[in-house]
Amino acid sequence: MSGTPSGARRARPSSRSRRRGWERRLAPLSPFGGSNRRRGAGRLSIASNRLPVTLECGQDGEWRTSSASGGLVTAMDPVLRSRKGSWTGWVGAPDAGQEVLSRALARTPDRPPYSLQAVPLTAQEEDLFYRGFANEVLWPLFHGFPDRWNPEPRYWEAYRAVNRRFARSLASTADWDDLIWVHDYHLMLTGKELRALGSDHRLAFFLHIPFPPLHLLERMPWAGELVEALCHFDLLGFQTRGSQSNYLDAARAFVPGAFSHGLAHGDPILQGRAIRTGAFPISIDSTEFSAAAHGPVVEAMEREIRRSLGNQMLILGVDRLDYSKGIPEKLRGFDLALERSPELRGSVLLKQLVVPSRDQIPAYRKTKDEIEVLVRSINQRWGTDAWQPVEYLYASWSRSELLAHYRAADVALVTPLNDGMNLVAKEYAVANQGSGVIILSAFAGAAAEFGFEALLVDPSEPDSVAVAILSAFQMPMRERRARMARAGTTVRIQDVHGWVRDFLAEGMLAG
Ligand code: ADQ
Repeated sequence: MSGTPSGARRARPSSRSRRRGWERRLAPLSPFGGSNRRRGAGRLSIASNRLPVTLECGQDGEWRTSSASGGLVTAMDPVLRSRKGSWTGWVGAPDAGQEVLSRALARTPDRPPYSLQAVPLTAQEEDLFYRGFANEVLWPLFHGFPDRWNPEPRYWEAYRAVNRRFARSLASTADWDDLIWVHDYHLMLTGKELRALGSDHRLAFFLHIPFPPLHLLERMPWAGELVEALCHFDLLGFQTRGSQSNYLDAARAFVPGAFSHGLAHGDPILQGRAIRTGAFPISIDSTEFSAAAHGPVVEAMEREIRRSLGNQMLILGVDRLDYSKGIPEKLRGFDLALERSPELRGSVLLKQLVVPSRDQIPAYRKTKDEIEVLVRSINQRWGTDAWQPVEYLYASWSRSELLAHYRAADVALVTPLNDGMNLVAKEYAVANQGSGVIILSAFAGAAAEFGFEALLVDPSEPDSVAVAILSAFQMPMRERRARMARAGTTVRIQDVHGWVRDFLAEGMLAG
């Protein structure tokens, strides 16, 4: 697939109108920041580390695509489907570039209806940039696990090189009036690299994970460069106000003079240019999700799950393998609930799906081992011939299977230790729509929206999780239904399309 599904890349406008673009760029600062660069409706040009498809080479030597999973893809795929545009990213296989991707896509009947641009990474870059800097430095530090990080200087060099490559790819494929929207912690230098290449595009950035407080960020030798690089975007979006305010603290600390002109809303200014920041809690495509959850295939699967449960209450956990998702802590809470409340024994089943992720990183393998030891110990301690309390699956479910489980589950146990948002809670709220209960970590971004609908817990306290499990078990049907109806409404009122509209409107970046 080429960079432009609808034909060649649009040429820049004539020198006269181009001059107008520069004049706009140099126009006096407006209190609305990004308006410096406001233009007509270009396409949306998205960049993220991974594309929404992954390439794998089969035994026959042919490359094939499969859908990539994860929160970013769940959120952004419907956005591009409805708005058109392009997505730039890595295909998940070493050295594979545009040619391989185009060949594989040509054989894929249900390929995305938007353009895909592959940025190749070597095996060494995969190691140093992706596994190294992104997932052994930024991920643990930004999620508040400084004891798990591994700040090797060579990781940083690879991070810079890959961000530069992304910038080159975007600069060479984006139309002059495209809005370039970069996603997540892998690509925080891309805005600065684009500006260094002379890009005058409208540039936006959204961070899907939490932005850490200054006392954590300061531990990183490259913090100042990262924070300053982010100032080259016109609009910076965060999941929560907490993250936004942490970023502003960091800009104050690391970017000299960033606030010298002091605008009313407290956003920074870099080299005379105002940068807009905001909190935009991400969501899901609730209409599409709800429709998919009520199809005949999903309903049949749900009946089958319910039949196999008999009278047991189903508690569902769905998490990517990640220490930030708090899976061992959840299991300890469940163990304590069984110890304290004999009425739960034989009456509940915790079905925990762990979706494989980053399992070549030692910290992830350790988490997997810890989960498996805990599952065995809980089942040995409480299980009988007729009942096993935990069903653990290290697998990837199809979308129908996932939706059927959301529908069948009486409780969703969503207890990350720290999470940018957590879409599983939102998906459950829309798909279940019956009498389900959401037990939710107070440290997930979603807690700000589900404060009254969910049972909020401190995930690192087994006692807190155990109390919530018993409360959910005993909760009267009327209360369950009322809470769930409100949770569904909360997600529907602000779904992912509203999120995009708000994001673009806030930065005045919409065409
Ligand atoms: P994640 O941590 O990857 O993303 P999370 O919000 O936990 O995302 O959602 C996981 C997603 O994966 C869900 O959309 C779920 O449906 C999907 N999924 C689960 N099992 C699957 C399977 N077997 N196959 C395919 N998909 C599956 C990051 C941040 C989050 C933030 C999101 C979005 O860490 O905090 O909510 O981005 O911004």
